[in-house]
Amino acid sequence: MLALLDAIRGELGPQAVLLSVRRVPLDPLAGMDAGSVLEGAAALDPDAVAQQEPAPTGTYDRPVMPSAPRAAETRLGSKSVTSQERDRAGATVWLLVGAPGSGKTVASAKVAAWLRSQQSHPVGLLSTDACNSRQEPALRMHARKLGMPWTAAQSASELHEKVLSWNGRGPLVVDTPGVDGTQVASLRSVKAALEQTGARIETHLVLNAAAPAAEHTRLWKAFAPVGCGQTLLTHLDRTEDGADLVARLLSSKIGISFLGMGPKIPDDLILATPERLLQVFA
Ligand SMILES: Nc1nc2c(ncn2[C@@H]2O[C@H](COP(=O)(O)OP(=O)(O)OP(=O)(O)O)[C@@H](O)[C@H]2O)c(=O)[nH]1
Ligand SMILES: [Mg+2]
Repeated sequence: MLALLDAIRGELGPQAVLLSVRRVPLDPLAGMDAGSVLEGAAALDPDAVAQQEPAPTGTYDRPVMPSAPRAAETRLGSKSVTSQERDRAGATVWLLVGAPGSGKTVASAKVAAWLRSQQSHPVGLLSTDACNSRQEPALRMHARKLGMPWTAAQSASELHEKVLSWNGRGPLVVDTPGVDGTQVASLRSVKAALEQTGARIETHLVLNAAAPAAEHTRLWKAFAPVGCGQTLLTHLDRTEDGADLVARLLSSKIGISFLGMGPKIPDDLILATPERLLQVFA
């Protein structure tokens, strides 16, 4: 329980109060026998915040935490974030795009966990790929295990609204549906909706390193209209040709952001610094 309170205070600050706690299975299909975690809903105590901070200005701030009870939403909504706070919070939107099955959802969760390990601001997860499934969306399950706020948007306008609601509390990682060929155009409206929020956006093309080289070239061309600044490589544990791919990307002046070395969240992710690239591929 103390660990849960610590985690919540790490996310929301020292004024956070715990509203409810319940024990949930780590794997909902396997039940409690497969292990469980405490899940809590929390809010900022507005009185305590008011003593510490100047009166909030700016827009109404709905939380990206759909499982929180209504009372928590109202109370969380009393805090707004100024543009300076947003800059301090590194409030970049990380947009992950790629072909079906390339590893976007797993990579979104890993990147969010990595971002949380690097700074003290909360990190949010947002799925634009949660509407067609009867099961719990995978990203939501990952978010629950990581103890991170999660939400979903089912249209460009809802995405715009949800990003505004997040209000730059910290980095926000956006997972997208797998698209290919002509469907790539649909991502332009996703990106446009994000751009209209004024947020800084980093777009990463998630590429399965184990796919054939010709497929990598095809995907880079296909996703060009989305404006991907970086490549996030996955399935490097499933290929012998990772070094060739990295060399090809670098010689084409295509940036590499992260290396996905396996399916485990958050462990199988490496930040692709020049030193780590040399270590992994030399
Ligand atoms: N071996 C290995 N498996 C991975 C890696 N990254 C993801 N996976 C697995 O690949 C499969 C697809 O991963 P997802 O993250 O669901 O892929 P996605 O791109 O979100 O898939 P769609 O949303 O259907 O387009 C899952 O079984 C993951 O566990 C990796 O780096 N190595
Ligand atoms: Mg996915």
